[in-house]
Amino acid sequence: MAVCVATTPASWFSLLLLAACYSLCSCMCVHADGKNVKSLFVFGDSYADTGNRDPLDESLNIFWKKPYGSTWPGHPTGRASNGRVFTDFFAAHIGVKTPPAYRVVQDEVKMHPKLRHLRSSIAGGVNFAYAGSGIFPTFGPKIPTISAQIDQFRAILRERSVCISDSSTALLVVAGNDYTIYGLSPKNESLANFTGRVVSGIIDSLKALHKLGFNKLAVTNLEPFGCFPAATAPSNYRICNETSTQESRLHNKLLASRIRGLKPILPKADITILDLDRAFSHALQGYFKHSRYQWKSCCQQKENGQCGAVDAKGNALYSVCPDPNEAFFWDTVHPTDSGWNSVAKILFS
Ligand SMILES: *[C@@H]1O[C@H](CO)[C@@H](O)[C@H](O)[C@H]1NC(C)=O
Ligand SMILES: *[C@@H]1O[C@H](CO)[C@@H](O)[C@H](O)[C@H]1NC(C)=O
Ligand SMILES: CC(=O)N[C@H]1CO[C@H](CO)[C@@H](O)[C@@H]1O
Repeated sequence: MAVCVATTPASWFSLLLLAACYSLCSCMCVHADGKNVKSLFVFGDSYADTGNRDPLDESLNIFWKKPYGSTWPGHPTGRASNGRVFTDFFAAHIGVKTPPAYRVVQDEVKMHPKLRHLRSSIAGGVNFAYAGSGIFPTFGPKIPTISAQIDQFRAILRERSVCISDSSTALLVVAGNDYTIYGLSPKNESLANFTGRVVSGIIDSLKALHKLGFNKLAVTNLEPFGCFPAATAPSNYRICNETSTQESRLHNKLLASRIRGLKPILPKADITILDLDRAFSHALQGYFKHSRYQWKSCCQQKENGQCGAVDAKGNALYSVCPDPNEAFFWDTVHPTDSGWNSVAKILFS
């Protein structure tokens, strides 16, 4: 509260502001000019994760290994790319810094218990996104689902008054891990039915975030599944597999229609669909169509390997292309820094 009083001129305005600070308990969320601090809270998977996996957990830390992060910032950061991921570009687009990863915020509290009472370090938002996540449980219990991430947010909201106002945005990124699991599992329901349940999960998450105070909500649809390197390999990385892409487009059609249906129910919610289907397609048909690598991944796994993996002697079980900026895909499913840069340009221009 002291900060608020000290930074505002002694006038009826500061008294009003002071009253607002006490009543809303959100002093650090208001600039001296009375405007709300902009903030970004992120929920999702590897397209959005900026380092939530534990770097010390060998079962989870692949994105903390070289050559991830080799282009930017020059070392691994837990991002599933050679550089920045979608969160970084989205944050820049709305004019905020990339919010800290939830894991880092929690570690700060463990080291400095008094931080629990400070709001400043998370006034600009928090990133809860966790590589591998989905609407349903995916690759094991250590990976929080989207609703578990929203529970983490709820706890932070209770413990450390964070800044949720009309200047806050919630970004939800669900890129398709649920469908990977569906593809690998014995099927007890049709794809159409499963898609209905995934989309319902996204709609429920948006409703929950709106209820927690977000009026501005942004949600991604699915990138074209048939354009992943594994699906374009038969055509030497030149033609997307339409059969696979139909699966992601079914999801996208349903998502768009369910979001239109939300408008009358949530009149205050301003929900934007970030069209990854269109943006990936245009990026691939544009600059990257004529690049050296077409749509092949830059970081290529060798036999029994994976990008980032090494054998017992420390030899790389992968090879990296000479110029990652010329490739759209970094590994089997994640874009490079320059891939995301093109996607962001298409989405935000
Ligand atoms: C299929 O199995 C999943 C997971 O066990 C379950 O949640 C879902 O309700 C089942 N669907 C049908 C149609 O029985
Ligand atoms: C496209 O993908 C489907 C599976 O999703 C597969 O059955 C089909 O053979 C693929 N087509 C080509 C041309 O690779
Ligand atoms: C036959 C079948 O798969 N039915 C399921 C389809 O999905 C709904 C939820 O969206 C389930 O309730 C049904 O059991």
